[in-house]
Amino acid sequence: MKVALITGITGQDGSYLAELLLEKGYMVHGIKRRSSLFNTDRIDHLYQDPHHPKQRLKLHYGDLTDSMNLTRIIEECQPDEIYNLGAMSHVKVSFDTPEYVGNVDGLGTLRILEAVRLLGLEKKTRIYQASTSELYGGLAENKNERGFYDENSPFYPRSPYGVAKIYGFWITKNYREAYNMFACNGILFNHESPRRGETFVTRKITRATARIALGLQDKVYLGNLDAKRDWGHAKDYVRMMWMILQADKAEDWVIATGKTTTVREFVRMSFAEVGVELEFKGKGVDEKALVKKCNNPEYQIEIGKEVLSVDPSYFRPTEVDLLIGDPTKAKEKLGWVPDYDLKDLVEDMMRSDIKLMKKDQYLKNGGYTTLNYFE
Ligand code: NAP
Ligand code: F7E
Repeated sequence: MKVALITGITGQDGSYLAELLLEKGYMVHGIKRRSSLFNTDRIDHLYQDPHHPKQRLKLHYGDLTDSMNLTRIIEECQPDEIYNLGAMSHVKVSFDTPEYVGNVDGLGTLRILEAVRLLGLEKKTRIYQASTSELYGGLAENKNERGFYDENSPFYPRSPYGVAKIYGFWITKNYREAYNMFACNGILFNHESPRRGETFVTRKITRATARIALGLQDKVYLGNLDAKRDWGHAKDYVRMMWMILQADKAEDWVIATGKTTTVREFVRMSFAEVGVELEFKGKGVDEKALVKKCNNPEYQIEIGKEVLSVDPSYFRPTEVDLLIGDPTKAKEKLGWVPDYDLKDLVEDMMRSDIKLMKKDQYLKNGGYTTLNYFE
């Protein structure tokens, strides 16, 4: 049985990847941080009974800042594959905690690679490093002749997060070249899902749209509505992480959809899912979105209601204005075909958040339910 170790298993990608690897028959080890509240919501459905003899998921307490702990866990698991997904992954927050981000997202990668090397596992263990489109920084002049970022585009990170991840990228490549390790970077563009953290823009929008439609919230405050991102579905992207480690040769890969969309358009698409048409008025910090039409009798939203304003506190000291990736190499060499487009992604997220918020509303109104009532 193949053995995998996932750092960041409690996160969005870690949870989908654990599902995928368990389906493929792997024994899956995951590193979780100690926290004062339960932090395994995203994987609880995979982890019913830790004492069951056939349980193929095992969690270990650990942290990417702790080399000894990482080395011990890797020695215990003897993994065939390590997926290093653990990170402080919020770009805006990285401006508030730059040293911590350097330690976790940058040096954390080194700690994994060095542990594998010191344990003499460099021939056995393949390593996936969660690199990011934030490495490119959105500089227009660095796109290829077709107008995309690809594996050969220069990097120009624009946040402490991006700078820390660039260390992770290069140290992975360096260990591959210096020690002949099977260590690969997946340069992933933004990917989202119903499990996306609540403070990333897509999830913030789908949650707020659902709550506004149900009358639980008046409006949402966002930052830069002009920012453009290449958004895919996390399920498609974790499949590609696995494919990268099954390839014949260790290489770096761009994973993206090849399309880019503004934050404003994502808002429009989310409201359209509940039958609400929006009208955007004003410019810059004065921009607002108002309800123009509501075609869904289930959601009685007043016409003309202001549902979105700009709050400059969400602006970043340095912004990445536009990202668009070229996944040609992944498609041609590994045969990667995504199942979801942006419309499918918005539908999936809205369906899930409407269900979640209906449950919230029901409980708030004094209803009693079992966990699966709204499934
Ligand atoms: P996420 O939902 O924020 O999950 C991050 C995971 O890392 C969580 O399990 C978190 O644990 C864990 N973690 C944070 N600090 C840690 C530490 N000091 N030690 C050990 N674990 C730690 O992120 P994601 O969206 O799944 O992304 C997965 C990886 O891909 C990250 O490295 C991210 O930077 C990178 N990436 C993401 C995207 C994207 O669009 N999603 C794109 C490119 C690259 P807790 O649950 O305890 O917080
Ligand atoms: O912002 C703008 C914001 O925080 C997207 C991480 O997974 O993808 C993610 O980083 C855009 C930015 O993601 C709000 O200014 C407007 O331009 O959802 P985000 P991100 O910064 O692109 C990359 C690839 C990663 O690697 C990261 O780990 O949306 N925006 N208004 C806002 N963003 C947030 N969060 N909140 C707002 O209110």
